[in-house]
Amino acid sequence: MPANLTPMYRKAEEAFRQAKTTAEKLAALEEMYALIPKHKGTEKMQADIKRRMSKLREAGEQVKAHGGIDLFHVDKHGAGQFVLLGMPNSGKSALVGSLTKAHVTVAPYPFSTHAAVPGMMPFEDVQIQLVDLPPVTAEGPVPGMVGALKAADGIIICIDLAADVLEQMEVCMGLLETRGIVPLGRQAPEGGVARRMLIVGTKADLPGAADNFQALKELHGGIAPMAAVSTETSEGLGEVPRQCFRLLDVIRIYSKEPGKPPDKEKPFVLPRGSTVLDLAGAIHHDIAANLKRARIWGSNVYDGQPVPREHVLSDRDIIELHV
Ligand SMILES: Nc1nc2c(ncn2[C@@H]2O[C@H](COP(=O)(O)OP(=O)(O)OP(=O)(O)O)[C@@H](O)[C@H]2O)c(=O)[nH]1
Ligand SMILES: [Mg+2]
Repeated sequence: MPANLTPMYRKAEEAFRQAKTTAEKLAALEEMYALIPKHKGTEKMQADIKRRMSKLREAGEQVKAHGGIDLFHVDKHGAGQFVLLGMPNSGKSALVGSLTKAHVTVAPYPFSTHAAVPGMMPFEDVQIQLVDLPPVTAEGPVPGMVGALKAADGIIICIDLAADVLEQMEVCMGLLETRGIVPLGRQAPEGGVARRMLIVGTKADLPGAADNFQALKELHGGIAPMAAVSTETSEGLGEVPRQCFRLLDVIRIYSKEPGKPPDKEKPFVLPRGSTVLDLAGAIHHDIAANLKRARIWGSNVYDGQPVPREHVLSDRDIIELHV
C-alpha cells in the first residue's frame, strides 16, 4: 500500500533533517508523527518515528540526570514571568501574539512553535512577561522544557475550547504532577515547586466553546482561576493580564523626591507585605543603608505622614525617602 505522504509531512521530515539540537529533532519527529497518514501502509514508518522519539527522550532524560539543561530559559523581566503550557494547536502563540508585541508563529498545523518566545504584556502601569513555548503531548514535553515551567513565576495552561478539553487538562496537569509542579497553596513534593496557575480556555468564538468551558469549570474549577478568551473576537482577552497581575500578588509603589511630584510613569513592583526599607533596598542599597525618614501618601494614612522603615506598604502608595 502506498504511503501517500502529504506535503506537510515532507516539510516536517525536512525540518528533522535540518534540526541541530535534540529539542529541534524531537519537535520535528513529533510533527512528523502527528502528520503522517495513519493507515496500514505507514505502520512501519510510524513505529520508526516513535522509536526515534523515545531514543531522543531518553537522551534528554540523561542530560537532566546530569544536572539538567534548561533549553527554553528566558531571563525574567517586568513584574513577573508566566509561561504558556498547552497541547499542539491550542492557541498559545495566538494568545501571546495578541497580548504582547512578540513575533510569534501562529499556524493552523500543530508543532508550529519550536523555541521560547518572550513578550511583555501590559497591565495598567506594569509589564508582565509572557513566554510562548512548544507544545506538550500525551508523549510528554520536549526535553529541556520543564526547567522553564519550574523557573517561571506562573503557568498559563491553554485549553482549546473547540477540542477535547478534558483530555487536554489531563495531559497538562499530568505533566505538571509528574514533574512535581503543583498550584500555589498546595504542598509541593520533595524537589518540586508550587507555582501560580491560570487556566485559559482559548477559541471561545468557536461552536461548542461555551459548553466546553462550563464543563471545564465544573470539573477543574478548584485548581486555578479560569478565563475564556478568543483572539479572533478579543472576547475575554483583558482577563488574562488582570488575573496574572492578581496572581502575582505584588504592589506598585511610586517614589517621590522632596518638593517634586511623584514619578507615576514607572512604579517599583514589590511583593505584597514589603516595607519602606524593602523599597529603599530595591532602589539602591546605599539608600537602604542610609535611610533616615520616609513620608507616605496613600490609603489609610494622611498625606505626607511620616512612617517608620518597618511600615508595610500598600498598592499605589507614594513614598518620599530621606537619606
Ligand atoms: N477561531 C479561533 N482560532 C484560533 C484562536 N486562537 C488560535 N486560533 C487558531 O488556532 C490555530 C493554532 O494556533 P497557535 O497559536 O499557532 O497554536 P499553538 O498552541 O501555539 O500551537 P503549537 O505552537 O503548534 O503548539 C491557528 O490556526 C490559529 O489561527 C481563537 O481564539 N479563535
Ligand atoms: Mg505555538
